[in-house]
Amino acid sequence: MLTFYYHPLSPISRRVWLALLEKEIPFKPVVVDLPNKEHLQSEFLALNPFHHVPVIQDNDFRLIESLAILDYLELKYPEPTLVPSSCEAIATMKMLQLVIVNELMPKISQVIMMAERPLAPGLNEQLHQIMQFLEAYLVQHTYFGGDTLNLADIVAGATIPLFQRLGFSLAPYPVLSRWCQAITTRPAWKVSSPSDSELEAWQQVVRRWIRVSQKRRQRQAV
Ligand SMILES: N[C@@H](CCC(=O)N[C@@H](CS)C(=O)NCC(=O)O)C(=O)O
Repeated sequence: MLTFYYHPLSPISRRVWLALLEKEIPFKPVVVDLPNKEHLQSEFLALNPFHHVPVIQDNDFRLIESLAILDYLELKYPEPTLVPSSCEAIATMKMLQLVIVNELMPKISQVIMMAERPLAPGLNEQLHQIMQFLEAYLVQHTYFGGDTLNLADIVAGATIPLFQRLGFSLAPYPVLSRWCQAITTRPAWKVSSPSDSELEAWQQVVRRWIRVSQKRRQRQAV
């Protein structure tokens, strides 16, 4: 039985959670209590020395890094597939996963802080550029770059609906909005979606972490 170490509010863990659910892979869930720093304790550091969730343990094989885990799940449990067949579609899927990871995710702290501090105009412009870029891959398609769900939908689907719930409006992006609405009605999304109160509590914790790390950086700069 595969063991899945995660936190239910972690968008990066949710990539793996969504794939496990979509592929109907049986797994044993183990919540790592991030707010109480369980990920910094020796038991968890033995699983991942970089103290991040997600981690999977599949019999005697352990793996960290969400994108590597997604690739492993696809190869080990190929049905139903979450990878298209043409080399162009596979490369596009990987590119879109990396755009989410490298361009969109680094902006999540500012989106979480949006209730206290409006987004800087430059950041707004960058987000607009990313959303427009992503939207172009959905035109004429139900899913990213195709007509079947793939790993780009999984990675984007763990992030973009969250941005929306955090208050980032998708109104200027009707195609992305339609995709977001459709994807979040899938059972895997419903099962793994936090309630409003869970999301609010998580935002409070993350906002506190962000303030602490900003103060630390300011002190180091003096
Ligand atoms: N590159 C890693 C990043 C994982 C990551 O940053 N996870 C966050 C939760 S969303 C975490 O564990 N944060 C706690 C920490 O880093 O101390 C992956 O893709 O799996």
